[in-house]
Amino acid sequence: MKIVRVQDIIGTEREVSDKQWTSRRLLLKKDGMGFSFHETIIKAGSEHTFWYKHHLEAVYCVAGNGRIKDLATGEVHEITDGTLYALDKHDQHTLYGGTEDMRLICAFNPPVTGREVHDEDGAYLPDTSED
Ligand code: 9YT
Repeated sequence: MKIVRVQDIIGTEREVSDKQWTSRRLLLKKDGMGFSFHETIIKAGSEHTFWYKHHLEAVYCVAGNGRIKDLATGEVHEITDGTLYALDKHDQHTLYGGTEDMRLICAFNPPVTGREVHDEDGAYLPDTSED
């Protein structure tokens, strides 16, 4: 059994951030669970376009608020505590931070390795490593 505490991840290589978002990777591919598990904070008022072409992602909001726009349909959905969105079609999307920072719990299948960078489309490239 593994016990992971987010406070132990803050400031380590499992925490990635820029001015507008922070993501803490509680579980990565190397943890051997078959998915990765993240806490992502989206800053109030910020905007992010992502397109996880090579991953499926489920995201559950536990605090704050914001919106998500499905870039295929133009539909916009409110996100508040208790809302989950599942990118079951590798949906290209824009996330908008709301009036308060939004705290999101995310799972990726296949798992993120921690070495990915967003490409020009906001995607992570597929994992080709063996570990
Ligand atoms: C909200 C969202 O898509 N979070 C994904 C995780 C984050 N991009 C990471 O850990 O790289």
